[in-house]
Amino acid sequence: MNYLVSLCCVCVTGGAVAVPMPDPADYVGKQIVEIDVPDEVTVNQLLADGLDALACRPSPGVGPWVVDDDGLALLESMGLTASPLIEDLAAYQAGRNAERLAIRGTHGATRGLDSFYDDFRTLPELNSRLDQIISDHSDIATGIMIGTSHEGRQIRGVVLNAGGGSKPAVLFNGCQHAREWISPMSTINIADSLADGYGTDSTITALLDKVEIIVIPVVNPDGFEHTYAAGGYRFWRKNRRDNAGSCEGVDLNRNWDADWNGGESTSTDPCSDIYVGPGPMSEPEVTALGDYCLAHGNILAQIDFHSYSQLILEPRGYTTAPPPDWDELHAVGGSISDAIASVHGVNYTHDNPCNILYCASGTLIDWPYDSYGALSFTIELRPASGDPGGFDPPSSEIRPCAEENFAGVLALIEHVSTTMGIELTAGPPTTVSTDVTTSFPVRIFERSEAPDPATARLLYRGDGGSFDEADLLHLGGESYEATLPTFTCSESPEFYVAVDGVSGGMATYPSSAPSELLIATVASDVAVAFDDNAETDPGWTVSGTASDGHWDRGVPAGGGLRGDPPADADGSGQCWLTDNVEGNSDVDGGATVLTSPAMDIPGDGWTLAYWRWYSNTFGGAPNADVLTVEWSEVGSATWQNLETVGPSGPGTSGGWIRADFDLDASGLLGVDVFQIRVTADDADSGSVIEAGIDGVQVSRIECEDTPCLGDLDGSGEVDVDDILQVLGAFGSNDPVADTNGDGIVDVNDILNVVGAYGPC
Ligand code: 0X9
Ligand code: ZN
Repeated sequence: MNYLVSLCCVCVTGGAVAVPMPDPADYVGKQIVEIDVPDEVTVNQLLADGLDALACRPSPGVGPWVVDDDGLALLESMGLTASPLIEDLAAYQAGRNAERLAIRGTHGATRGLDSFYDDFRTLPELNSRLDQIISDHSDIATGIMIGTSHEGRQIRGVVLNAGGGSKPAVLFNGCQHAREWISPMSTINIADSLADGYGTDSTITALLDKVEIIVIPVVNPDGFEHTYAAGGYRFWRKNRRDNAGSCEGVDLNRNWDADWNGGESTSTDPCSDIYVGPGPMSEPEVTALGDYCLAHGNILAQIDFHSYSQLILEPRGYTTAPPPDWDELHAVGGSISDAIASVHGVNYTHDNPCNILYCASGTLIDWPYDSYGALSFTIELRPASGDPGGFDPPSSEIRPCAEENFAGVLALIEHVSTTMGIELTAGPPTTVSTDVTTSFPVRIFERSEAPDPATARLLYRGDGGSFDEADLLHLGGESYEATLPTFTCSESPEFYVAVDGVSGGMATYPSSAPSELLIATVASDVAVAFDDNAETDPGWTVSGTASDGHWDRGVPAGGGLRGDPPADADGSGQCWLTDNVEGNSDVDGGATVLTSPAMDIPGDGWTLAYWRWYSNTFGGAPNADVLTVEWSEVGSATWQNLETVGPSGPGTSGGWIRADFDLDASGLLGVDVFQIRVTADDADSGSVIEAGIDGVQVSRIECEDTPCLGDLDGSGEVDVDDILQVLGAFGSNDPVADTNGDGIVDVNDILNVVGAYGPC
């Protein structure tokens, strides 16, 4: 117990600076245990008896709880088993303090993700970092103080506005919930990294020239301080309102005037962790932020950062009924998720919280959207749900968490920076033709500026030189059609779509065009060697060790409930999928292997494409198993990997994804007949895995320029020499001069050549 003696003063020194740390003495006799609580009644009984659930919403099932000896006795008397997670919370806290002191550097000398991000920071440290950002970047950064807390603490932030003036704004806030220490760290890094990147990073500079950024790392300073204070509590969630009774605090994230006290994860009991407060927006911390947002008047998007579970939550948070902008909200959530995954491969699922977490009334995910239409999100940061780190992950998680979320933040700012939206509703064409034009649908819509339909245009080139322009055909409303001309086989088509706004703005697709362009391959023909929409079976075989859930062909029957596809991918009806039965079922006890029939690919240049579905995120041991796709030359016993999906990251939480492979680059150069096999392997018994395959196609783009009619001598233009050549062959059956192929060179051939007169 020596640590209690040496650390009972909660200001401990790590180098020269005294650092407050949670006092281990406050946790003596406490432990964190995992309890499997059978039902809602028992949950409420445990809460009423003073046990603290370390879950965002205490609910039946297995979860972590803080208990003391009395609590343990109670559990025993109720016949509940408590498995220890942290047996001695005081010793644990002392250990965490020591660990944190050891890794703390002297921050401030350098910028970016410097040693400040080595460890979780206290309120004074976060505030002095804000000061540092403001003074280091006084050209673009201004400090703000949006109000004070119940206990009189300042709620501080920073505004980044390059060049001043009014701009559309995006707001990022952290730490409505006191114990979620990773939240202010990831939030303040947004200010740090943007301020550092302005003028040094071209993407950030371009974004900050168009958008104002507001960063408020700690909305709940009293609660946050309480997690550090002697006599405080590391796992405190609410603010510190004096409720004039035995329990303090209001859950700020239940106090917003958006379905306030609506009954979704709310309580009117001041002792509850989800106490809604005496009225909507009753809390000074909530009104400070709310009033700031309303007075600003031009906040178009915001993110409220919480922990933990690695989720991106999209409005509305109190109902599954989709709001009018659901498509946009869900698409932006997807872009944020993709951007996050691109940094460290961590998958943040994005959806309505009622589907992936729980519904909640009176939260900050909804108030901005319902009040002024801002695209608003809540992000639950690291670690993953079920991770023992919970609200207290190792300090080494701070940097990767901040880095990946910064990428997500850039995706949101990028979205807002585009005053008009351009979408290619059916995707960009990937091939264009030598003999017919290629049209594709475009959607152009107002975001903060109305587009001028007359300026909607397609810019294209085939030779890397200057762009030619073609007006888009305005079909009415937001619908347009773009048409690419024909190209020759030797050209490399590149193109983009642009539109001007009525107030001087301009939007392009891709947004960074012309630095980034869309490209297409020129084809005169597409040869198809194999095309299977799974409506019939051309000879697939199923094998493997699984005891249940083998590959089967049919219309999906599971209803999409536990990671299985609700429908096939290509719309034909059937697909191949594992364990195609209604209800809760999946691959169990080994691998199921789906092997294709032989596919002929004479010559080279072939592409294999298929739709695949893979989900391993349900069940007690999510993200444990993989899906593999391999190929083999028919007659050979060896299989080579084409792709492995999982165990975590992109493509592991369902959704049909089109995969395509250049077979030459995949090692099939010289192979004439091959087959593939797809293996879904249930290696970890706790995981629920579901897989699907559809629309398998092997094809090759071929290109042969259409001969130029009338250019008999191949000079590249139809001219007098060609007319002379027809006249010279007049009356014969010369196949070159017989332009219409009717067996005789006659006046019709002269007319053909005259009609085509000019360049090819
Ligand atoms: O319960 C909360 O306030 C958030 N989870 S946390 O663990 N950080 O406390 C989630 C709120 C998400 N919003 C809605 N579901 N409306
Ligand atoms: Zn939270």
